[in-house]
This record gives sequence, structure tokens and C-alpha cells, in this order.
Amino acid sequence: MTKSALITGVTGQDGAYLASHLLDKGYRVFGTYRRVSTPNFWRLQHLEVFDRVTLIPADLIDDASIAEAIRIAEPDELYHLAAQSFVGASFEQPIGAGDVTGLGVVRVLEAVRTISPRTRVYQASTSELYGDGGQEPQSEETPFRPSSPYAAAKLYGYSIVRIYREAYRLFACNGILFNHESPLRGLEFVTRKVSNAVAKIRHGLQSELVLGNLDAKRDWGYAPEYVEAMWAMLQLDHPEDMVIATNESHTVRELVNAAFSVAGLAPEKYVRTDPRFCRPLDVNYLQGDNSKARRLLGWTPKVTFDELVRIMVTADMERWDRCRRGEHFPWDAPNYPNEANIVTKSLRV
Ligand code: NAP
Ligand code: G4F
Repeated sequence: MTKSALITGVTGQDGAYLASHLLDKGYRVFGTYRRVSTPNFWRLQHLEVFDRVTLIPADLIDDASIAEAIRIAEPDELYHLAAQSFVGASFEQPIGAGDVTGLGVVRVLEAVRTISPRTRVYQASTSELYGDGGQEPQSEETPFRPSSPYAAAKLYGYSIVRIYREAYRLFACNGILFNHESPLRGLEFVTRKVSNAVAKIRHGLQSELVLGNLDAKRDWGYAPEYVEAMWAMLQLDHPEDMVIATNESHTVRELVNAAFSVAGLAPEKYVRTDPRFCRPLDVNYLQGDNSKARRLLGWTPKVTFDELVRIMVTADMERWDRCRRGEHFPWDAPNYPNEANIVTKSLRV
């Protein structure tokens, strides 16, 4: 029988790749989206799955809309990916972060518990839970010490998943995913900010790239591989929380150097730092230990750091090339506001 899956946040990076992955596996795929004034389906369109996903309007601050989505989809599997996912923005809107990214999880779980307790639930937990201060690679045993309103909200989500699993015997699990990137990444995140800037500089459309903390280290992987792990976690006999990571860590500076080198450019001519892009608190070192995922899922990352950077820079160079030739495609870059025109209280001007 055809299985059905409900993806909250199907318009995001992971939602789009997961929808594509599940469709390839023969699932009927439902996805929630927000009713916004401008359509936001470019990722689904890019992956050519837009017409194959059944869309359901829902917002994480509206319990009734979540319940309705579950009633409509009657999902065998629910992937809860929707969140306000940009850490920097959680310092600007800390209450919204708690409501959407934290309480949103219990709204989903309550709807599952009361309407469809057989549904298996995947929660998009994060390496941000570990916070700042550690120096060792992080595993499922490493203590959490969140360093942002986003991470605090995600810790609530992580905890409530475990509580519902134990109290109500729901099949609910946390994927503790380290950073994963792709050409479908939002432009506010550092990898895509860099790849897009390199592409624009190469085409003579931008003259400099202004960044914040270049010393922060991240364990960056390739998003399409990470959604495969999400699916695999829901196929286990028992729900397990699990780290998904590459086990390699690189600084933002290394990312910048690798990206400029793909375009044959010298970063020192274009890159400068400005404290306005530094966070009130940052996480300086993230490096995962994926042993459990290797053992239980047989999952291993394949795309290397250098390959990831090349994929992203090449994709952005091609996009800007097409744009300059007059082609109109619903990709995101032209629609983003110029960061220089945004002022918020979290930015140290
Ligand atoms: P993303 O591209 O920012 O997508 C987030 C999705 O959530 C979008 O579809 C967005 O809708 C939706 N959303 C935001 N606020 C909502 C609300 N109030 N109600 C309903 N939907 C809402 O994020 P991603 O990179 O795909 O990440 C997916 C999930 O994994 C997130 O929970 C994130 O925190 C978590 N995570 C990501 C990473 C990573 O490195 N990518 C690592 C660990 C964990 P709009 O399109 O309308 O904005
Ligand atoms: O790309 P980022 O904004 O990602 P961050 O904060 O690591 O969060 C992402 O990964 C998490 C998993 O660990 C997810 F849970 C979360 O949803 C999101 O997907 O920043 C990465 C690092 C930070 O240390 C930041 O301070 O890059 C540093 N950075 C330096 N200059 C910058 C910039 N980050 C951004 N966004 N913009 C800059 O100009």
C-alpha cells in the first residue's frame, strides 16, 4: 500500500529535498506551507516536484491548522521541519523563536497524539543544542548548553519529543543534524552568502563580501544526503535520537578561501569583516561524531567539504550567468533584500 508522509516546512531547503526523496520512494507526499503575500515554491519548482506535492496551508502558531493538516494527510510518517531556522534572527525575535521553533513542536505532537498516534514523527533537532564552550566532537552523549534563543527553543523541542515518546509511546525521534548546505540554502546562511557573493563578484555585480566571525568552525555536509538519514531514522524498529554529521570541521575562513578559489579569485581583495554580522553569542566549534548513525542506519556522508563548496559556487555562478542573459527563473537571490538596509537590535552597529 502507498505510504503517506506529511512534511511541515516543505518550502524550505530540507523540505524540498525530502519531498523529492520520498516521491522517488513512491510515497504520497503532503507538505505544509504558509500563506504569504509572495509565492515561495522556488525550491520545489527547481527540483521539479512542485506539481507532485499536495500542499496544505498551516502555521506553527495556529494549532487548528496543524491538526487539520494531520487529518487531511493521515500520514504514516510526519517530518517536522518547519521552524524559524536562522540563528541570528532568533536574537532579533526571541519570543517568536520560542513560540514557533519551541512550542510549535508540542503543537505537532499533541495533534499526533490526539488524532493519529500511529504516525511516526521525525523532529528536526540540531547541533546548535550543544552551544559554545566544547572542544571535543559531539555525540548523543554530549551535554547540551544552548547559546541562542533558537537553540533554547530547539532544546524544548528535543525534550518534548523524548517526553511524548516515553509518556505516550509515540514513535518520535530527534535527528541531531549538523549544518547541511546546498544550492537551495537560504541566502542568510554563511555558506550561501559566500557562494552567492563569489558568483556576483566573478560576474562584476558585487565588489565586496562583508562577514562576521571568521573563526567559527562548523561541520558542513550536503543537504540531499541528510534527508536520506531522516527517512532512514523513521524506518528503524524503535525510535532513536541520533547525530548526523560529516565528522569534519572547518572555519568560516576556510570556507571563504575554498569558495574564492573555485572562481579563481583572491579573497583578500574582496572580503572584510564587520561586527554588525557578529552575534551577541556565537557557537565557535561544532564537529559531530556520527558513529551511531553509521552503526544503526548504515549512513555515511559522501560529498566532501571541497566538493560541497564547488557545487554551491558553481550553481550560483550559473544562476547569475542565466540572469545576466535575461532568463527569468524563480530562484531566490534577486528577491532578497540588501542586508545593508536591515537594522535590528541584535546587530552591533
Ligand atoms: P529553512 O530552509 O529555513 O526552512 C524552514 C521552513 O519552515 C520553511 O518552509 C518555512 O516556511 C517554515 N516555517 C517557518 N516558520 C513557520 C511557521 N511559523 N509556520 C509554518 N512554517 C514555518 O530550514 P532548513 O534548512 O530546511 O531546516 C529544516 C529544519 O531543520 C529546521 O527546523 C531547522 O531548524 C533544522 N535544522 C537545519 C539544519 C541545517 O543545517 N539546514 C541543521 C539542523 C537543524 P517559509 O518558506 O514560508 O519561510
Ligand atoms: O550559516 P550560519 O548562519 O549557520 P548556524 O548559525 O550554524 O545555523 C545553521 O546550522 C544549525 C546547525 O548547527 C541549524 F540548526 C540552524 O538552523 C542553521 O541551519 O552561521 C554559521 C557560522 C556562525 O558561527 C556565524 O557567526 O558562520 C558565522 N558567520 C560569520 N559571518 C556568519 C557570517 N553567519 C552568517 N549567517 N552571516 C555572516 O555574515
